[in-house]
Amino acid sequence: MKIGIVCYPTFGGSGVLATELGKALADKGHQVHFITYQQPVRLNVFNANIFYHEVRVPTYPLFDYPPYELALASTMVDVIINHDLDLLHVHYAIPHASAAYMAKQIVKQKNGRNIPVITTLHGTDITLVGKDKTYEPVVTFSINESDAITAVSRNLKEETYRYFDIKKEIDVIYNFVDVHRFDKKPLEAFRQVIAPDNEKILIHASNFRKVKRVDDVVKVFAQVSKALPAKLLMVGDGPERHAIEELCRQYGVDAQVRFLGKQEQMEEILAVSDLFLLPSEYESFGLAALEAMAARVVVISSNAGGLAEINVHGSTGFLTQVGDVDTMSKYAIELLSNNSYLAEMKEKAYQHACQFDISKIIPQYEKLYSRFCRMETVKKC
Ligand code: GMT
Repeated sequence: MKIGIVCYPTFGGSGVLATELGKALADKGHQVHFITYQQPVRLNVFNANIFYHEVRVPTYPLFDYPPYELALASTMVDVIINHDLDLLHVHYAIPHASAAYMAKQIVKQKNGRNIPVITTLHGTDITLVGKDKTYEPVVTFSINESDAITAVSRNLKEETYRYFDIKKEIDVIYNFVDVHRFDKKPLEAFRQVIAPDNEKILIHASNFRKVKRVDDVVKVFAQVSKALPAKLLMVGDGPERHAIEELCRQYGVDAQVRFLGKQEQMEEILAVSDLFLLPSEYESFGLAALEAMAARVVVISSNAGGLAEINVHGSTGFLTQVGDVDTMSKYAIELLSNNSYLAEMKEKAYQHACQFDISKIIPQYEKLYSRFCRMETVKKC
């Protein structure tokens, strides 16, 4: 099939997922056209089946707000027509679903084709940004106008029905991880640099936004490091980063914490880590936690949103109420003080991550696509 993928090109989970999906589809012989404003960060391979179409937004002195959505819709029209796409798969509703609706109408008028649009909801497009009155009518409309809707967890599906008047069925297709890529042996030299005295290594990775509650990570780490020798790796960057660095100084743990910034080789960093902390206020899924589990890293997370659908309490890690820093710290200390317990849970985390392996999830998307193949473009598929 010829598939158009529209996503954010950044380090965020939705962009990562969409890019990995496109790469996997291309490996399976589909022709994949990425449409976005920058080369996606995980689009770091050459594959003859992958095309990248950059959306350019010309500036003009009149525009205080350059109309990205119009430029995106026009690029979609261009790619659909000139590359004869079979369907468009947009990731993150805002503004991708409404731009896709506009492109669909234009293509219909121009050459009579009804290009199928699949919208995958990722989380904040529903729970944080989408439900805001500023966007809600457009989000509701464009989700309802999609030919198929998927959500990355059962929780996100429920939240979508709760906040929006959605008339259609939402399919749950879980996020995935390439377990093979994350199943890496630790680089001893790297571990030596980070933890020369064999300290336990805790890790957090996010976009450092308020919803991630990164301050709870520091508070948990402060309790852990009083109980045992430990280091904390902070991966990613975002609005809270400076405040969090300051908090580390206030808690007197700054010497044990390393801020690594945005990183592409997460598998190398996770390979030396013992415990991943994700105390978020909300996660529709928590792709970063799944990647950690695939790298045999135990997860302590909040029980918000869809996190309980991937992190199994007492098996792959622990779940607590949002903000319950003391209980998170207690679990972390118990786990990190007992090497055989830690090894056992690491293995369980890995085994559970295998259930979300890319090989199990990609066919679910292909099956979904094939619904539209039969309906509209049977000859081309
Ligand atoms: O976590 C973020 O703020 C980034 C956001 C995104 O859209 O990139 O992540 C969302 O989508 C990911 C991929 O489906 C999920 O794993 C994250 O849980 C979800 N984030 C939230 O729901 C806060």
